[in-house]
Amino acid sequence: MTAPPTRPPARPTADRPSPAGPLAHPLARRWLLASCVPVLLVLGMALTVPAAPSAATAGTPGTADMAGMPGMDHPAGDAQNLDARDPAAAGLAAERNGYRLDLADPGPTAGRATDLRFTVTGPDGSPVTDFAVHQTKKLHFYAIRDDLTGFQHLHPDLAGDGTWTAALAALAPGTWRLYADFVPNTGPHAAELVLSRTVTVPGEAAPVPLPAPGGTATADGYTVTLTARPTAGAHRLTAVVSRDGRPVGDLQPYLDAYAHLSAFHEGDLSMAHLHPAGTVDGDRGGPELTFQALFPEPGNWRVFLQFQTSGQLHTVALTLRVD
Ligand SMILES: [Cu+2]
Repeated sequence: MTAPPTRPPARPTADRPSPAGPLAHPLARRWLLASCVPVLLVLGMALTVPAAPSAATAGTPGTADMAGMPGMDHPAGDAQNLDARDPAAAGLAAERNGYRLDLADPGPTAGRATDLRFTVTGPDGSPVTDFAVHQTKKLHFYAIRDDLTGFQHLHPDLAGDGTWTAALAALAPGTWRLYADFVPNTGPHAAELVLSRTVTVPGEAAPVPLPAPGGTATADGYTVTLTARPTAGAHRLTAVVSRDGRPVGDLQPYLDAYAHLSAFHEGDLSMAHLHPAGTVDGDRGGPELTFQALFPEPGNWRVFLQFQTSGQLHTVALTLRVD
């Protein structure tokens, strides 16, 4: 599935920070274990999780118990354990824990769709062929230009020899970061990893200024309004989806959830990857979506909310200021 290049979001019309509620509901813990891991990687926590398929079935919307997780005894914004400067933990290294991302191709050419081939090699140096399914896929792949434009979220195909092929839509000239997010199928304690590399697409880059932080953006006729408490640390984010001024209630399941949220940090391109709390039950998602989020560092984050209606995937982007 290819996310089409994101349009510039509508001019923000609201920026409504709201205090996060107490993050204290025990029922959401399983959800957190299934969904918070990429963020924990960003945080540099030495947490390993079961490689079992995601089971976003135990959450209570809008609540989360982080107190039971290592290093997360102070969920409400305690930033002392955050180590966002570790590039490997922030998804900014090509190698981590013996696993390495290698691109097989010299790099995409500007203006043309590309089948990008790559491998993940394991501690023994050979390509990994056994990946655990998480969030319904064996690998999640992201591309973003260094000005936070051109977001793509793909699910590449795996060949028997461990070669992945990602059907990248055309990339504009400039420097891009490509991320692979996966869980090696090495047992119940395998950790999720985010590895990345940069590629330079030849041509004259025309950087796009980051849109101003704001709480609302529109794409494909859908308007998303996001509220957040804009400080580093743990957040509950609530998004409301509407169309033509009316709340939407027909979101379809997408990757075991009613929406998929990824976020990239302005400047260093650290990645956060977040999922909604709550259960999935038929084509009845929305209008309110609640996410548990951990933004490891302050600054501007470009947030991409993806959801599906009538078989169509929509991507809404907005800029969130985190203090
Ligand atoms: Cu994915």
